[in-house]
Amino acid sequence: SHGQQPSETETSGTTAIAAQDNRSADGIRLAFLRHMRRTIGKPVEFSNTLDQYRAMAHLVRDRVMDDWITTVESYVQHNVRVVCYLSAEFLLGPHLLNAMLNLGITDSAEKACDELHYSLTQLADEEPEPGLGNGGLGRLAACYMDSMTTLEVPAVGYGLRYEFGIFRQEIRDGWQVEHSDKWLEYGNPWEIPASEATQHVSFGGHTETTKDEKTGELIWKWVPAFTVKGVAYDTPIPGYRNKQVNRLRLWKAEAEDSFDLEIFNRGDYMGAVRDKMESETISKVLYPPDETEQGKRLRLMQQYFFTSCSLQDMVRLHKLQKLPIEKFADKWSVQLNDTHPSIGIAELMRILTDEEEIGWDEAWTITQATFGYTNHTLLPEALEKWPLPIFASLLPRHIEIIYEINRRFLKDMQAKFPGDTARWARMSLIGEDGEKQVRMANLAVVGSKMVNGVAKLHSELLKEDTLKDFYEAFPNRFTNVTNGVTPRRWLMLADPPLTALLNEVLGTAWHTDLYALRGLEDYVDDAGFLDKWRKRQEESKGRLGDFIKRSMDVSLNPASMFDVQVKRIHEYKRQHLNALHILGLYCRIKSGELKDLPPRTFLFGGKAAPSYTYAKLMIKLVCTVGELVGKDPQTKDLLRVLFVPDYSVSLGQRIYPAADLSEQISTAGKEASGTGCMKFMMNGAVAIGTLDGANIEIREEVGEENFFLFGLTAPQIAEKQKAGYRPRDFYEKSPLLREVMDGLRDGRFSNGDRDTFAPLVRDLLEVDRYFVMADFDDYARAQSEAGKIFCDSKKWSRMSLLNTARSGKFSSDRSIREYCQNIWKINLDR
Ligand code: T68
Repeated sequence: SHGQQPSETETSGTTAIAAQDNRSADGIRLAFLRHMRRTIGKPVEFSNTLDQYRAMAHLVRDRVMDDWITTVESYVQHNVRVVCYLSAEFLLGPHLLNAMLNLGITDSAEKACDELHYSLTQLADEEPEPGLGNGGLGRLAACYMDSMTTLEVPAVGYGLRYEFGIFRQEIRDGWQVEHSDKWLEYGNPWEIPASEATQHVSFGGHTETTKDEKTGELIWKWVPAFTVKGVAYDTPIPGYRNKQVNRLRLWKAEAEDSFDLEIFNRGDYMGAVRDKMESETISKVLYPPDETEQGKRLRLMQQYFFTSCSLQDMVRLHKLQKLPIEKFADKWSVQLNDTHPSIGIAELMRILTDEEEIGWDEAWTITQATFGYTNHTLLPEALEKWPLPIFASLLPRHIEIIYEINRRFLKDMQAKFPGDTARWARMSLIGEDGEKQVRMANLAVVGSKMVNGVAKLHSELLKEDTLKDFYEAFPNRFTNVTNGVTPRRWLMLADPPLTALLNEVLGTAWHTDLYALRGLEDYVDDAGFLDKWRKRQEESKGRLGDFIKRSMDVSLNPASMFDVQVKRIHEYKRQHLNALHILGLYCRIKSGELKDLPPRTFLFGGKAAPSYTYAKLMIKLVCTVGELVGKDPQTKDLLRVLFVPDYSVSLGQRIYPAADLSEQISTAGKEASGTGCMKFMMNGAVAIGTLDGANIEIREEVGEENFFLFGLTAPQIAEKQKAGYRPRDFYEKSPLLREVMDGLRDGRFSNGDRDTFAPLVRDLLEVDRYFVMADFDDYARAQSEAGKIFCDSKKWSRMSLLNTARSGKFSSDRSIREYCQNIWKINLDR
């Protein structure tokens, strides 16, 4: 395929030898010194670690750029179909070591650093993490960019260039405190402004119609109130050792210069500045998912802003290539990462009908053929709905278009389901219960050719429940693509010693064909190899221990079981179930019931949405339990509980390789997929989990004997919900649960404080939406089984090895292949 050709133009005309030298230790050292002089502007002997990181970043970027040029040239030459991945979030993680890994220059760079007496890892630690996402959804987009480039799928990621990413989390006295994330403070060597791509996005105002003089047809015109400029910043995404580079294009909102100047000339300097500020607010900050969100006008502006910029950019490039606009869907496949960019469906209709003057029916055919929609949640409160007044005042033309889409769609549904008025009301793009609302999920389903969930169970539940009416109307539109994660970042970068061991026994094919890890199964009864496997695991734990000692001044016991739950803090993810179980262990040790318990280190990490009070209380609970068991002389050598602050991609890279036990304990039916579970699995952690999301498929792959299963199933949960769930019954039936809940209520675990956790205790005993009480006993059972098996280190190493060996399915390369086959219709063996 076109990507495999050696690139002669790599260094614009220099020879292949020079190109190679480019990537040698000498070449890198010379380039480093050159950038220190010319880009950083310091004598090397006065440079600090940040300067050194920046010089290194620039020289690595140079090498990525050489491949970029050849990729763009080959795309233009082959006139390929392009995937546009539209996402409000891209949680990339640090670039430097990833780019080196993908280019294959890590060893040379290390050697160059040695010669200069620097440590490459120290220098890489200077990179501020681009935290332009909240969690799984944003990280998935980043893994998919890596895989699309590695598989040589021509792709552009489109999103927002937030000036402030996800907040930095500090834990003060057990409570989360948020700080703003100034990731751009010292510049960003990984982005390149693309001035030719600047777009203009309108908001507000009203619409007008006029009659076409000749045809007598109505012509719609949007007279907006104001316009904002979208400036493109491109980040090159290198593929794994294939000289391919795709583009991540993020939009920054700026004030229109002309607008500024006009006010300025009238002498209103403050007014000009205010307009500039208001425009720039659009890409100022990433929204954390907000439980109680109601009518956030700015968030809708963000969504429309980046979606409109992106679609206009596609139209511009389409015309630049002299392609007819009627062929738009043949050239562009637009994937909607949740409903955040789903306004794009109305926007493309507006562009095609109002601007390109294509008739409605043809425009609709093109639009539907262009979009695919990925759903990431079943929680009804998380499905996006916009209050009609806000929507209509911000996007008056789009609301008309949505009404017209809806009118035609409901006409079809009335023909298909005659007399079923309740169904029509449920399916309408406009919700009429209470205040009128625009239902973005309904728009996304109606305007897309395909709709997919992110794990088998999730996709089934979408069809049976959340999107049932739509499934009955369009059964062929629904499909599943189980999520995946990139093994380059999550295995090779995260755990170099494991990578070396795998290379030693398997060669390197697994780097791009993760199913090749199955070869490890040949060693499952090899005592010598299992011993190696265990030692490697201990070393990983030692490295995490060193980091925690350095950053938190806490010493961990590397012989203890590392039992880890890292993910966003949410009731449905049930970090409190984990904490209550630890309190159960505490009570049983104190009462003398538990004696020879293998020592355990419980690690927690994750951020709570700033407005999510309950989640913040869950963090406080974990920290309170940590203090309790860490101070008590009877428990402190057996139990250690640590909340590691500011969980992020880079922290994840340190944590996954060191985990023995992976906590995947969401209420069945609530976690759409989960992707952390896959990162743990690849790195050889064994899971304790419910039959939820991707857990089900992980257990299918690894075998039930290598997975600690517990808890109610999704159908059982649904049944209990219907029958009227009474959490107090479980409290009354279980002596251990009673002791834990009573102790929490009476302040036994919190120095007599009975107030702090009162809301949590009350909720769990009276409401317990996520069945913590119902699953408590079975969770404790599964935990104790895990503890017993951990004591048999050979048996545990075997389980651990099989987890890695059977993780092939969870590479994002497999996911992207499925998207290409089932949704984008892109042939990978061209
Ligand atoms: C996650 N969703 C799912 N949402 O919870 C997880 N939401 O099961 C799945 O594995 C992952 O998506 C990838 O498919 C999210 O991460 C958000 O972050 C989010 C952000 C803004 C608004 C709503």
